[in-house]
Amino acid sequence: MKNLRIKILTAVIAAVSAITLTVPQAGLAQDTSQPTSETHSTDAVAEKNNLTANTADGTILHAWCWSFKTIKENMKDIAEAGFSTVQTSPANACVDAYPTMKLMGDDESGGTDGCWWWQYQPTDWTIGNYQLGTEDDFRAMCAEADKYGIKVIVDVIPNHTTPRLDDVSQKLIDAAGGGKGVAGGLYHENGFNEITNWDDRYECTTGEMGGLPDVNTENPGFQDYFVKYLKELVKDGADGMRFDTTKHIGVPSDPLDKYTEQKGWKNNFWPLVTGKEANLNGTKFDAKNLFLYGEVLQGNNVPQDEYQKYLSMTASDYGTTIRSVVTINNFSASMIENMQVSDTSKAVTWVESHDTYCNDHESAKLTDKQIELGWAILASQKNGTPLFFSRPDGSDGPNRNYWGNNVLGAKGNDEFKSTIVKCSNFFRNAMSGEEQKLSNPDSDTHLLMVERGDKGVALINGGGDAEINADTKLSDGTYTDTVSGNKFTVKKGKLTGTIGEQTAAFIYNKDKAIVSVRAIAFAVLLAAVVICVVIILITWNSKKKHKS
Ligand SMILES: [Ca+2]
Ligand SMILES: [Ca+2]
Repeated sequence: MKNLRIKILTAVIAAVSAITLTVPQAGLAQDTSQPTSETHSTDAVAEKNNLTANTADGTILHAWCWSFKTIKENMKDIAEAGFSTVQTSPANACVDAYPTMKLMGDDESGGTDGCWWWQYQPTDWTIGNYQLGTEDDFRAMCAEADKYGIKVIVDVIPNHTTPRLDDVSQKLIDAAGGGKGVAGGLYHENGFNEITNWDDRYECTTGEMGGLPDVNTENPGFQDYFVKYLKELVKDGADGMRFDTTKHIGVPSDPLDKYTEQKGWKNNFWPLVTGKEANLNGTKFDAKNLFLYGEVLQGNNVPQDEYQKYLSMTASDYGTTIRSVVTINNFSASMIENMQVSDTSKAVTWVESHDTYCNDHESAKLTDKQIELGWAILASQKNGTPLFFSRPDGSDGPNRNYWGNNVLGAKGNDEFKSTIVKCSNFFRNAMSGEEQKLSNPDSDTHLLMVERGDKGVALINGGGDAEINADTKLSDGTYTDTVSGNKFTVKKGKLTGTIGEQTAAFIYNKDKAIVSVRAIAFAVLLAAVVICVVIILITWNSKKKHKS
């Protein structure tokens, strides 16, 4: 009898201990510890770090002009800022005649004093260049990314080569069956005629753009060579690609180059590089685990729906909307809801891109605060996959200091890890899969509310301090805004709390939930102890009675 009682007592204590130990711990927002065993799947590490396994579900840091080594050295910061993916500048061999390591030198139009855009003048499709580093550096960066569960995507430029034709790789020319002047060779017949009518799809897809000769992307020999480059990137650790000047490479419905037609070739570049078709030589590319998106700058006559059949695309017009929204401080939900693409699940969104920042400095006048609010608007939504442009370190766009410290390969400024950017990223990661609903509480267009199912609410406030009193699907309880630490309360479908001026608030993960689980565990433990004590007392009592 006594043994049985001890057994019961031991079992009760063990059970209570187990319950107590499995109570979820609060505050594990980031964990950048490295995997201890040989794990080939980075998904589990991503999850541990509150990042997303799929690029599309998270956010992308465009580590613009950071060298592979710089990205590697900052990988922990990138993970701690909540970015699930990092995008590099072009990794291909490029013109290296002016290796001054300046983002922009004194000769702005010629680039002879150093310039970032030499990356966009490929001489060959091999990995490594003087601006970003070697192939070994690239591999080391990808290996470091794996430790944190971060994906790497690479900017690739199949549409053109450098106009410095003497610098173009002979291997590449041979693979395509000849260079300039060879019918059906490396370049389109029309490839040295500058595009004049951008709405004409024949001109747009086969003509010279900005002085860059147009590659015959339908040539099977070129395709083999380019796909080999893509495969090497993947082998080295890349997880996706950003295709430069996508709208200048035809989709199947587009008109054909004269020689392409004569040779029986077709507009199959997109089916090929997205793994949907083999080319005429039988070359295939396995793209099923890759995140692929095209730089499709929207405009008249661009068959964007057809592009979206193959890959994600930049919502460039939406970027214009977002910049306007944060400039005029009107966060009208109906305006923000309209992403201006047909498939919002295959859209890459941005507040600004390297082009809007660098070329004519169209977006450079935005302040850090405006960028942060714009980013919160993008990242809090289910729709789109947001891409954050890292501005040069030391730059001050609104005061026309565009290049800052002006060093190619260096890290950008610290905005990517600012509080609002970071909290926006982690909110998005946590809300993955939840439907979105946008509204302006009390019809106040300074204030945008983004509801994600019944799991979370983001508030983006372009106005002054505001008292929130809004309908919500969140369950009753108190919540801590991850930006300010302010408490928000939900009671009977009403969300109340305070948000400061010109900031964002992210409300999810009820405080009470964790407290109550702990409280229950504690109560169970206490009850068990009390029961045990009572049993022991009763037993002693009955023994005493028996003896007496
Ligand atoms: Ca083209
Ligand atoms: Ca990888």
